[in-house]
Amino acid sequence: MCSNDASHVVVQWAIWMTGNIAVPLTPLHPADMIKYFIMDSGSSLIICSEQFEKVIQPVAKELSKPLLITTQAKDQEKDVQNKTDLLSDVGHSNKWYGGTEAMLIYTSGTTSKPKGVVWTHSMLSAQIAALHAAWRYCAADVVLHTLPLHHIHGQLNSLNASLAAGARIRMLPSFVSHAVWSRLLGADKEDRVSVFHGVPAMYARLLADYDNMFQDPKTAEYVRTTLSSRMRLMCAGSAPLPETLFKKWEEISGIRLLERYGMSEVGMALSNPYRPAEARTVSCVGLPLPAVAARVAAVGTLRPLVSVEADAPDMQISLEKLGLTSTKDLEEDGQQNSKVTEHEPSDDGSYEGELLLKGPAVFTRYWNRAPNLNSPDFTPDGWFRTGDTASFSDGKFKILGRTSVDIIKSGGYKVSALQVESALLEHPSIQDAAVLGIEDDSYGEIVASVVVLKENTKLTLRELNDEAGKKLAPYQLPKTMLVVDVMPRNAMGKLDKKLIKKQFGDKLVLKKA
Ligand code: MLC
Ligand code: AMP
Repeated sequence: MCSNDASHVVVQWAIWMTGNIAVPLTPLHPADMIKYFIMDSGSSLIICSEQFEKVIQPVAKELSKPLLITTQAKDQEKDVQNKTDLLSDVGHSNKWYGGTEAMLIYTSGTTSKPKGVVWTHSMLSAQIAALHAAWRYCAADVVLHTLPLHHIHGQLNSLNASLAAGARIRMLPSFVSHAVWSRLLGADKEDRVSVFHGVPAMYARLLADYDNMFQDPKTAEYVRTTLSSRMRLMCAGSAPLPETLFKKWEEISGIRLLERYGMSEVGMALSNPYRPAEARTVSCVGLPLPAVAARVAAVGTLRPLVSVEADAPDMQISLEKLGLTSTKDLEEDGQQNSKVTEHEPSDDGSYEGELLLKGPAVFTRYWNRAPNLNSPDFTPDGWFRTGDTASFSDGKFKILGRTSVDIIKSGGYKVSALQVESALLEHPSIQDAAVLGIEDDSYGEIVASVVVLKENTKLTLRELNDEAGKKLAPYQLPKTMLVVDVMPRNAMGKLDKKLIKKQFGDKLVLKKA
């Protein structure tokens, strides 16, 4: 658990160089969840920066795990200088790294407990090579990093792929809209940002602040000229990018956001083209990234309908590719060739069904869970079932939604409705609870709750969240609560989420301040 700064990078590399597996943690999680991650992963050592000592110390004590607090870099500098001869002994061969586990990324599923996605070093290399080829990362990039590091979006797209290109990274401790604006527009030549990766909720915040701060036409013109001349790449993903955001961002900045689709289990899988920017299509996620194969399969039977396979990228990292020699034109497009196989004829060439993925960056197992061939997450012939419904038409993929209503995406965070329900049910006043996602302009979706109270009890949302906050992160807590007398259940006694949403949906909307 390190701050969003160089300490995270140093600790992560120290873990890798000593042949260990990193499990990035966030202080956003309550102690109970942190304990779960440490125990589930079987971590042998807890490392934190000084800032989080108070949070982690009691956890380490309770679990009887050793705790290492990163000390001031200054103190260590002298030490390292005296021991440079020892440094050559650190680290393993490239061959060793290959299939070895590098990190666990915990993600929520349709069960009530998060699962650790096992990322190997070779999955990381495959992803980094794919992103470099597709989006032209280079050493001249200056990346403004504001994403959390316990998820793949921040870990990979923003941090590790940029570092592997020799880019410079400016890290903010967290996303704060006005701080991001000030970095994007900053006058300091050394600090001129050229790349930004964000979730749609971040662009929504930036646009809300834009409306408050940059109304004056001269300022608006300055913002547009500055962004369009400086920014090489602005990406959006982790949740659907609404058309209004895409268009408004283009209007104020002249930049067409590059929307891509990914998942903790596969990294980045589908992407709009880098070049030409005009070919980036709103509400679409483009084509498979290098080495990724994507398939649309019939819902239920998983009969293959259409498969699209992209060529593998060149895995070699070279000075030339990173723009450190003058022999290669970095403006060259990052387009990939992909092969389309229609398994079944379709009159209009369009297909709809569950999205399946395959490729060298697709994970093979969750930590502590059955390997892929025995798991319902994979088809018998090895395709990963994403649980997303997608369409393929006009040579592009589109994400239509989740197949399970129990997965909510709020501000780019995946939230399991079942995990939230089981935390709410622990409240002494709650008799029954249903959790669902309700559309929201700022977060995409918000977590909403419908509850039945025990006899003679009263409950406010704040009281509910004070208790549930001991088990859940702030972004998992319900933003709205409706008390009802009877919870709609189907004939099998299961929560009828469709009916609950239909009956109560309009009462669960977040009221704007
Ligand atoms: C914060 N809050 C949220 C929230 N984030 N509530 C719902 N959903 C969220 N995502 C809560 C806070 O706890 C707080 O509650 C209130 O909302 C306002 O807080 P804030 O400080 O204004 O919010 P902020 O901290 O700025 O967070 C907004 C955000 C953040 C968008 C910056 O949510 C964020 O960093 N999201 C990124 C998630 C991410 O990286 N996902 C990638 C997963 S990987 P209160 O009660 O205190 O007021 C993946 C694969 C892929 O999906 O394709 O990339
Ligand atoms: P996570 O499990 O947190 O990695 O989230 C992965 C999920 O985020 C995917 O299964 C999708 O549901 C969603 N997602 C990611 N990118 C997009 C996108 N561009 N459009 C729609 N949904 C997306």
